[in-house]
Formats: sequence, structure tokens, C-alpha cells
Amino acid sequence: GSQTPPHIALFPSAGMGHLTPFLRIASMLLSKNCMVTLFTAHPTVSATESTYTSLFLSTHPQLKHINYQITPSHHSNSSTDDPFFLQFAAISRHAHLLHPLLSSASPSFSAIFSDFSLASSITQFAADLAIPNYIVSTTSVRFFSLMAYLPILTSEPAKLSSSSFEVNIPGLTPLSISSIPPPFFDPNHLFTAHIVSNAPAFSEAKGIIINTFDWFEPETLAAVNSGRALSNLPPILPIGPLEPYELSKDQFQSLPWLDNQPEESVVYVSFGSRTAMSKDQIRELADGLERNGCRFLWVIKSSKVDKEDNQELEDLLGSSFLERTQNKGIVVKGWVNQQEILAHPATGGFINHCGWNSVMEAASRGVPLLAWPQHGDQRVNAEVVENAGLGIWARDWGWGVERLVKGEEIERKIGELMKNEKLRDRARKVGEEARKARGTGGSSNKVLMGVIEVLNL
Ligand code: BUP
Repeated sequence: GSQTPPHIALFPSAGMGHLTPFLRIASMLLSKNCMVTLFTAHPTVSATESTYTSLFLSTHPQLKHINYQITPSHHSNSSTDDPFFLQFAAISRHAHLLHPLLSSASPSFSAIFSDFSLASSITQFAADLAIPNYIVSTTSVRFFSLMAYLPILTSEPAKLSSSSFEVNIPGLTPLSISSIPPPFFDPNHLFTAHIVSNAPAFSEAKGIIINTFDWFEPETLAAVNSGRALSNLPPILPIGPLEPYELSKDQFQSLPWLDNQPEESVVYVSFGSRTAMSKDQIRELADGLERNGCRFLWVIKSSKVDKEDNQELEDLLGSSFLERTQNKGIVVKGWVNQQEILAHPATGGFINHCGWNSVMEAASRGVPLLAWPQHGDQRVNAEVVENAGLGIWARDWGWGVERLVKGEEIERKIGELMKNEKLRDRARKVGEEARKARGTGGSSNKVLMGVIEVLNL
């Protein structure tokens, strides 16, 4: 190897679901004596992203940080008002700013790790500057495969029609049509167009780094890596579940309540950083929790982006719910330390939207899931969760926005989640397999060491 350590450029995209895996990768690379420069777009969509970045910098002083200024997109003439989709587009529009930042670095970059949503621009610069580019996928291999195949699906409408039964990607098990994100049926939707324009660049990458592990998605990984499916893709490199880095305690609301609950008795309820449920659905969920009588820790969001999130809990739930359930559960607003909650011995189940980071965090801790996907990759992820045996999925609850799921139905499913010994054992087994994968000699650890070895050449 060379004298100087490898220098890696990290390019995350918008949202905590995209930032989190990059910070975990940064921490891991630093611990393996790599130099790391993190590039972030300013302003961010949510305040949480800038808070996390600052916190991370303060605890990882070796990390170099470059903040580049962007002008946010506006939704007036676009197909969506989702602030995160708009930010993906804005970051891509400013990609030209990245070229000089990449070329002027000292020491020069040994590799780039970039979010899949930036693939097409970064690939060009990487080729131009002869820096190997690894794409980081922040979703399951299953959903990544769908994105990689999306240009073909949208170019032949017969292959992707809401009236068909399933979607076939040659070499992979078919995807149910009901799991395809609704925007994918509209080629002009910003989200669809964005993926279609980036997917062709996937094949130019040196590898696709994915936060998953062999045991969790064996079929899809084997099909793609053997070339039986999507043979144009470079190697898929499963290095997950990514190890969370230590978060400083005083930055989060502390939850002493959890410490006083019996082992594996509490249902943790959270739908991630970007899903806001309707008020009616929130009330039905409250009803379901109360009917079931389980202990719960519920993190509520009533708007998509943290800054606007100021509707009072009492408004949402009514003060009597909070009073009636005060011995059973707590409802919190704002950001919690999820990795700590999932690691807590009192946590026995997780009602979740199946954001991929949450899935991997639950997998590492062996906490069973009740999957309640809301949008995007989440139904495909839920299918992966179900197949791996980490959780149960009420398919007929739809996309969350499709219909109001009643308290009675929720009550029953919570019962299935919390009183099912088989599920609990299987989830524990998933946890063991996850720890094995990233431990010395484990599948993910070997893949990771392989990548670092190449960087050191
Ligand atoms: Br909310 C919340 N605390 O209060 P996902 C989330 N998280 O630590 P998302 C907290 O944010 P997409 C909170 O542990 C995970 O690492 C959580 O990522 C953490 O879902 C991350 O699970 C959230 O992938 O993204 O953000 O909804 O929609 O892209 O899946």
C-alpha cells in the first residue's frame, strides 16, 4: 500500500434516512484510519440534519467538512410538494459546484462514496478526475433493484401498469404491483424522473455499498451478484447493519420512564423522520393502543418537516387519552434517540414505517416489527422484513393514506406483535445473524475489509 491513508469523499443526499448511513460510514472509515471529507448541502430540509452534522463534527474532530450552498427548489411548477424530493432535485442542480471541490482536494481523493440519488452527476466528475466512485444505497437491495430497472419499466408502459398484477425484473422474484410506489406509474413525477435519470449511472460505479446483510436478503443479493439479474450492475457490497456511532446523551430527551418498565413489554411506535400521519389516523392509532392495553412509547409527528412541527399533543389526542393511559405509555414529540430505545431491554416490539435505517436498526437488536409502510420504498422493504421473519405486515392497510385503519384492527395486530413467541424467537435469531455478519469473519465484515483493502492499494 501507499504511505498516506486513503482519503474518501462522502456525498449524502437530503433527509435523515440518507444522512444517517453516511455518518455511520464516516465513523467506521475514521476508525479504520481513513481520511474522510463530508460534503453537505446548505440549507438542509430539516433542522435535525444540521444538528446531527454539527454533533457528529464535534465528536469526530478528524472529519473534514465542506458545506456547499444551494438554492432550494420551489414546488410551484413541479409534480410534487414533498420537501425531500425537491431537495434531491436542488442538490442535483448544484452538482456542478462539486467538481472543483473534488479536484482541488489535498491530499487528493482515493474514492468517492455518493448517494444513489446523485449518481449521474458524480459519475461524470469521478470519471473525469479518475476517482473510483462507489454508490451508497440507503434502501434494501430489493428496492435498489427496482430503481436500477426503472428506466426499462418506464420506457415500456406495458411492463409497469397499475392494472397488471405484478412487476417482473428478469432473474428476481416478481414484485406485487401494490408495492410499487404510486409515483412510479407517472414518468413525469419528479421522484420517478429523478431515479430514471440517475439509474443508468449505477452501472458505471465501482460498487454499490448497501446497508444490508447476506443472511437478510440472500436471494436478491445472490441473483444480482451472480449476474442472473441486472447483469449490468457492478458488485453489490452488503456491509450492514451499519454500526451506530455513540450519540451524546444530553442532546436528546431522556426517557427514564423506559427504565422502569418490565423486560420486552413496551411497543415503540415511530414512523420515521419524514412521515406525518393524518390527525384521524393518529386518533385511531391511539384507540388501538388503548384497546390493546400494551405499554407504549409513541413518538408523534404531525407534519413532514421538523421545523413546522408545533401542533400540541393535547390537540391531537385529546387530554383524556393522555390521562387514561398515563400508567401505560408515554407520547413524545420531537426527536428521540431511536438506536438507544431499540437497544433498551424494555422494548419488545416496534410499530414502524419500514424506513430502511429503522429496519436495519431493529434487525441488529432483534426487535420484532409491525410493518406499516407509508410511501416510497417502504412496502418493498416490508416484504423483505416479512420474508426474513423479522416482523409481520398488515398488507391490507394499504399505503397509510389509502384508507383509515381502525383502532380495532390496530389493537389486533399489536396483539400479534407482542404475544407471538415464535416471532420473538425469530427476531432474536435475526439479531444474532446481524451481529455475526458484522463481527470478525462475518459476511459484511469481509466485504468491508475488501473495500478498504482496495482503497489502500
Ligand atoms: Br423520527 C426519528 N430519532 O426520533 P429511516 C428517527 N431517528 O434517531 P426516514 C431517530 O433517523 P426514509 C427519531 O433511528 C433512523 O436512523 C432512526 O431513517 C433515526 O426513515 C433515521 O428509518 C430515520 O430510514 O427515511 O427518515 O423516514 O423515508 O428515507 O426511509
